[in-house]
Formats: sequence, C-alpha cells, structure tokens
Amino acid sequence: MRGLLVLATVFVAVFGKETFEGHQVLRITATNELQINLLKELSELEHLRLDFWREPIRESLPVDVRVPFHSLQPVRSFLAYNEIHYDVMIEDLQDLLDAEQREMMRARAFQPRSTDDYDYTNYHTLDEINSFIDMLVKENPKLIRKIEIGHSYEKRLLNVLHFSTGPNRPGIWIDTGIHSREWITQASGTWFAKKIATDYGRDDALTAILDKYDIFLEIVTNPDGYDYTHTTNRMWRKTRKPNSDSDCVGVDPNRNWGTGFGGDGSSSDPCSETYRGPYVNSESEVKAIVDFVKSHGNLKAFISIHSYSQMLLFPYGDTSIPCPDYEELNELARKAITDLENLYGTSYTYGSTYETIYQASGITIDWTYDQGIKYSYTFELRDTGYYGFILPADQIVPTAEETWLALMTIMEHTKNNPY
Ligand code: BPX
Ligand code: ZN
Repeated sequence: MRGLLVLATVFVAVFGKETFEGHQVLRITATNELQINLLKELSELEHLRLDFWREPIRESLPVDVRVPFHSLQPVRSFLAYNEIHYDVMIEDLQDLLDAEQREMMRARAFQPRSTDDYDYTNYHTLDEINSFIDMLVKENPKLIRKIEIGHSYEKRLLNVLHFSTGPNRPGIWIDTGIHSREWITQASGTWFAKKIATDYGRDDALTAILDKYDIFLEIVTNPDGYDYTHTTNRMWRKTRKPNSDSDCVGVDPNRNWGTGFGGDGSSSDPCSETYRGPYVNSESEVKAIVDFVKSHGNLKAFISIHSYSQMLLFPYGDTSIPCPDYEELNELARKAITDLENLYGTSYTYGSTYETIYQASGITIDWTYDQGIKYSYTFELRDTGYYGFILPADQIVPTAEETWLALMTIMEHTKNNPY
C-alpha cells in the first residue's frame, strides 16, 4: 500500500498530471434573478478555483460547476445560507477519470492496422487519431485527401479530411473538438469520417450529397488543448497560447471570431474560460479556419460540434435579433433533432444560441453565417450533465450514430436548397 502511494506520488511529480480527487460537480438550480446574481458573485471569488461547466446566466438553465475539494465546504455554506438548491451530479470526479483511463488502457496495447480495426468504442490520443486519419486516407485514395490548413500555437499540424468526388464543388464544413475537453466530439468526428468512407457508393443519400458537394472534416480542431487533456489536465478547454501580463494560459476559441467580438457573453479576463483573446482571430487555430473559409469561398454549410447539453443551435449568439433565415434554420433544426431523437430517444432542444443557451459573442457560427454560409449550426452533443464532459466511452458510438442522422438531414437540405 505504502509502495503504491509512493509510486503514485512519483508519477504525479514526474508527469505532473492534475488530479481531481474529491472534486465534485454540483448542479445548482437558481429560482430567481437574485440567486443568479449571487452565483455570479460566487464565480468571481477566484481563490475558490471553481470551474463553471455551465455558467450562471439565466434561471431557465441550471448551473453546473466543478468544485475542488477544499472549496466544497465554503460553497455548500454559501448555497445553504442563500437558500439556493443544488444536487451533486458527480461525487468524485477523479473516480470517473480513473474509470475513463482504465477503459483507454484496455485498448492501448492494440495497434490497429486498418480503420476497420480501429476501436470506435473508446477514446484515443492525438497520435492515435492522427494515425487513424492517415490510414483512412491511404485506404480511400480516390475519395479522401488530407489537407493541412495551418499550425497550432505549439506547431502541430491542423489536419482536415477532404472528401471529394469531383472538381470545383461547393463545400460542407464540419469541425469537432474546438474545445479540447469535449472528448465525445473528437470521438464522434472520427466515427463520422469512417462512416462517410464506408457509405459513399453504398448509401444513396450520402452518395447524392458527395456527388455534388465536398465535405471538409476537422476532427481535432484544438490539438494543443487535446494533447494537454491527455497529458496534464483533463478539464482543459481553451487553446494553449500564453497570455501577456497574466499567468493564465489560453483563449476560448469559441469567442475569438470576428462577429460581435468583445461583446457581452465573452470575457476580457485571460483567466476566464470564455476569454476572447487580445484581438480578433488571435488564435492560429481559429485564423487557419478563417483563411480556409475565405479562400475556399463556396462553403454552403458549416457545422461546429461541441458538448454537452443536447442542443442544436444556429445564429445569432451575440444578439436577440433573429437572423434573416431564422424560420428556415429553425424548421430545419426541428427536423434534424426529430431524426436524431427517433434513433435512441435522446431529447434535444433547439433554437438560436442567444435564446436557447445564452448570450455568447465572437462565436464561430455567427461569423460563418455573416460570411454568407446560411446553414451554420452548432451541436451540443450528449449528455445533459449527468457525466458532462466525462461521457462514458460506451456512449461514443450511439452518440455518433444519432448525431449522424441530424447531420445527414442538414446536408440533404443544403443539397436540395442551393443558393
Ligand atoms: C456553443 C456555440 C455557440 C455559442 C455558445 C456555445 C456553447 C458552448 C460555449 O460556451 O462555447 C458551450 C460548450 O460547448 O463550450 C461547453 N458547455 O458549456 O457545455
Ligand atoms: Zn464547447
């Protein structure tokens, strides 16, 4: 036992992986504006080191917050004193992370030699996903190419899979993993890639789409962050670029875009999880996509995938004013989530980002919409907070399958409604 303890201590010292022992995730249900304001004040107490998985914004949405062990007592007292209701969603976060690691170790010794052997029921490291990408391209040379749209801050290549069956086609963009801790999204992206490769020429609906449109899929959109979630801190969301005049690292890549940049629903504080960055497109991971969108010039749909909350969102996030295509986008969202729900009964909400989740400015799809890409959507995949970002691996394939149905609905609508 003692030996084990020493071993564990040495491990942490050498690899410096953050532990979340005793951290709890609380779901706090505020019932009025006063309570929301109290929670906002709580979130500003930096010494508590709270990590808001869902921030206090309005009463209709519960607040999810990771509370480090040492802050549990003060937070509980604060909530009790102010008569604010809460439930413990995750008893001990480290227990879940340990289970996740054990599950990953189950497959670690095994090196897939083709994408048929790849373990889609498990989470994978950046290297494993990059090998998957290379294998898939090799296996499908006529359909798929890998394009490199730039480099991350730490100089990793930004790889995009380009599915194409002919020249000069309009394009459909899909990205996963722009927030690195949302692991279900990179895992689903990997599954989508295999699904496209498998279904082309076999599934009539997908074949019809690919006979007219190219598909671009960026699976690991924030590779520095993703690697960091594996090596050092599983809860990392932002990029890994240092900030001047601050010890806090990283920018929120979903607040760094040119539409509404700097508005309410983003932070000017480098320590915030929604820090917008020093200027528009300051993050090379974002700038690479911006440059790609502009140089391509003919994208017709842009779908950016996050987790968690089970929502399908469309513009705008920075204003309550409905976008010009509100009716069409809303109706298409309704159809898409109906198809999704029909597979396994997973229930989704939908609407503009502003009305459905919260005010958020400088976000991806507001910018792509304003570039003229009408079918701009964001998914928030499973779950609704039971596991949050630590979704068990046995939900990867069902999540990817149901999401794929909604993606197909959006892509088919795009194909049937050229503009
Ligand atoms: C998603 C798209 C556009 C505006 C906001 C979102 C919500 C997303 C965010 O705040 O950037 C939430 C999340 O996916 O990052 C994580 N979450 O809170 O569950
Ligand atoms: Zn996200």
